[in-house]
Amino acid sequence: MSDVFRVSPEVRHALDARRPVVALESTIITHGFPYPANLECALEAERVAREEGAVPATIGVVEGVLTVGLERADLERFASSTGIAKASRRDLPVLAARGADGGTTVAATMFAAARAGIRVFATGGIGGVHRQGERTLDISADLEELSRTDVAVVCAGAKSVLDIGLTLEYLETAGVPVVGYRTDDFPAFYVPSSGFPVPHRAETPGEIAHIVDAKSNLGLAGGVVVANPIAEQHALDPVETEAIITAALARAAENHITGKDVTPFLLAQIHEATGGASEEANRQLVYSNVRLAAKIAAAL
Ligand code: PSU
Ligand code: MN
Repeated sequence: MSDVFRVSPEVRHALDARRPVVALESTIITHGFPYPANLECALEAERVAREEGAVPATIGVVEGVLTVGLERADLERFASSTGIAKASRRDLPVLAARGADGGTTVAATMFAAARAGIRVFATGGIGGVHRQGERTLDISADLEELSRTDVAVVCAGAKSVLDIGLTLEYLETAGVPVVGYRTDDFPAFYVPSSGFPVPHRAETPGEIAHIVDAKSNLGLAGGVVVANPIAEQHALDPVETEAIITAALARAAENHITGKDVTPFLLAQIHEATGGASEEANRQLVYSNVRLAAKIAAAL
C-alpha cells in the first residue's frame, strides 16, 4: 500500500468481499487499562466481533506504520509495554517519520478506518470537552475528527470527567449526528444516563445503518456518534461514581496534569479508586459496543 499505511490481508479480503468489518482502537490498550486487563479486553473485543460475524480491525501505529488489523504479537506488545505513545491525529506524521509505535485514539483510529474503507468503529467512550474547557480549550481531537471523517463510532457516551453538556453542544456545532440506541438520554459511560437528552433515537441496528447511509448519500462529510448505554447489570452506582470522578479531577489539578496526559491519568485514578469494579464495567460496555457495531456493519 505505502510505507506509512498498511491494511492486513484478512481485513483487506473482508472489505473486498463486502463482509462486515469493525474497527477497534488501541489507546484503550496502551493507556486505557492496566496490564493484563488491557490484553484481555483487546482479545475479547476481537472475539466478540467474530462471534457476531464481523472481521475485527484493531488499529495502531506499528514501528511508524499506521496499521489496520494488528497482529496478535502487536497486541501483546502494546498491552505489556509501558511508554508506547498515545497517538492522536497530530502525532501520526511524527511517529511515521520516526518509525515509532503508537496506540491510536478515537480520532486517529477513525482516520485510519476511513482510509481503509471501514465504516463502523466500536470503542468505550469518546473524548470530548473537558470540564473548564471553555477556559483551557482542552477539547479532544475526537470531536474535530467526528466532524470530518466518515465513520460511525459506537460508544457508551462519554465519561463525566468531561463536560457532557459542552461536548454535546460542540457536536451539534460540528454537525455530527448523535443517535441514542434505545435511549433518549446520552449515556455517561459507567452509568446509562448523563441527564442530557440525545437529539435522535434509534431502535435497531438497521435504522442506524440507514442514517449512516443517508449521511453519505447526502454528501455530508463526518461521522455519526452511536450512543449505546451500559447494561443495567454492569452499571456502577451514579452517586459513588460521581464522587470518584470528582476526586480524580482534583488529583489531576493538584498534580498539574495537562494535555494528552489528562485522560489517561483520570482513567488510572478511577480504576485505582474502584478496585477493579470500573475495569469490569469498562470491559463489558466495550463488548456490548462491539456487538452493536458488528450488527450495524452487517446491515450496511
Ligand atoms: N475515554 C475513555 N477511555 C479511553 C479514552 C477516552 O473512557 O481509553 C481514550 C480514547 O482513545 C480517546 C482518547 O480517543 O482517550 C481521548 O483522549 P484526549 O481526551 O486526550 O483526546
Ligand atoms: Mn485533551
